[in-house]
Amino acid sequence: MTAPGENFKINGDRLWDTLMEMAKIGPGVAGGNNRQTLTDEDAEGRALFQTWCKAAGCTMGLDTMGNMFATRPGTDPDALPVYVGSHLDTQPTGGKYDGVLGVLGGLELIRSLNDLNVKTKHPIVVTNWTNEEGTRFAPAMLASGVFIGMHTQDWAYDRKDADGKSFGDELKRIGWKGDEEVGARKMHAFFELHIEQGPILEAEGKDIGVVTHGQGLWWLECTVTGKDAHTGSTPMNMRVNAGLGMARMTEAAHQIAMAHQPHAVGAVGHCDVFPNSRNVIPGKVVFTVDFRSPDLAKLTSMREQYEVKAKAIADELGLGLTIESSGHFDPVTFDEGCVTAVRDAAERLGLSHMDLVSGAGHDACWINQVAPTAMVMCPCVDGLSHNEAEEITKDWAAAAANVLLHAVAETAEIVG
Ligand code: HGY
Ligand code: MN
Ligand code: MN
Repeated sequence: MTAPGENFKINGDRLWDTLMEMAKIGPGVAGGNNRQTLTDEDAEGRALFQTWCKAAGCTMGLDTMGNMFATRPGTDPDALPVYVGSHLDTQPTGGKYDGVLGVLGGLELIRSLNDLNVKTKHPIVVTNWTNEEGTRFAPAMLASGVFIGMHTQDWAYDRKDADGKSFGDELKRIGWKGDEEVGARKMHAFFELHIEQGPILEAEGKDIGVVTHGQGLWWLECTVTGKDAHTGSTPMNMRVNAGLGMARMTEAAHQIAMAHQPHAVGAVGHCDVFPNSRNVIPGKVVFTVDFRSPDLAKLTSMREQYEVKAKAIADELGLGLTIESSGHFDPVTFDEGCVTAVRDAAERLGLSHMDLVSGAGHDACWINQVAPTAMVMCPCVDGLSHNEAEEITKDWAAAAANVLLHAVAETAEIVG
């Protein structure tokens, strides 16, 4: 099977217009998006995506976790499909491209194959994975995790948001709970197009990231308990201050990550303080430590060291402490064949490229456990993401979507 020629390209203007159209749904307050999973805004974005897919001739599938599948038929209906996709849900102060570029880049791939009247042996399926972000309902990549059997559906349905609403109830409420058995679909391969969400590609002047590996992650949910008391009349030596414990444990997470350089990160991004009143010493705080590394030994060491250090801080301050995992996956090595298809596509298109380890987690990190998987990345302005100011250029989007088109078309086997 010959590789597609150089003029085998997507329509960059149409892709950009489609991104901007989706960005109108669930606008943020500063130019980005707030289209959190299973909200009415998410439902609206899903409906628009479905309309576009149907207009492109796709048949739609929906599983019991709300994962959406848009299928373009192949010439051999028995051939396992090649899947592409990512997620349409965003952070509360998210950008317009995180996840969305991968879903709509997949749609653009279908639209371009239609325009060019190119047929492939294997069907091609564009996927929107539910709740990749894990913000409203932890953990991240929840629905792709259920799809591969990492989590049970009952456990996922029971995940609660800050208001005590459950994933299962919200999925039903927005009307996007399907009948298809989650995980029943089998894949020939999976490719995810995503923005880098880091500074490396832009700093190196590269158009394309050929993602060979992904960092591993631990989310450690810490509950520190002390004693509510008056901030004015309680002597310093009588305080059991959960807020002070959190502050020292946050610093400890930073120091432990710094002690595992290079290639280790750690921070606290979420915290709830109770009763969260200006003149009450916090009697309880709940916060999440996010540790990551591409090196499994370092990832494990950070978690182990943190558990010891946090306990020592709690003992010193007379605080109660529980630590539970609210998200975890080991470092990922993507499929060599799929990675080569991405790299060859970038070469063929004359695009500058470099191998890259993904700093962020993605649905591809889970799907890699059940099908040959790889990722294509494009740069971000200043490496910024999970921020409403997240920005990419139209050219970066088009170049990366062209690499996706070539890699997927080659894997799906063009037949005319
Ligand atoms: O947390 C992550 O890495 C992803 O953005 N959900
Ligand atoms: Mn993402
Ligand atoms: Mn994200």
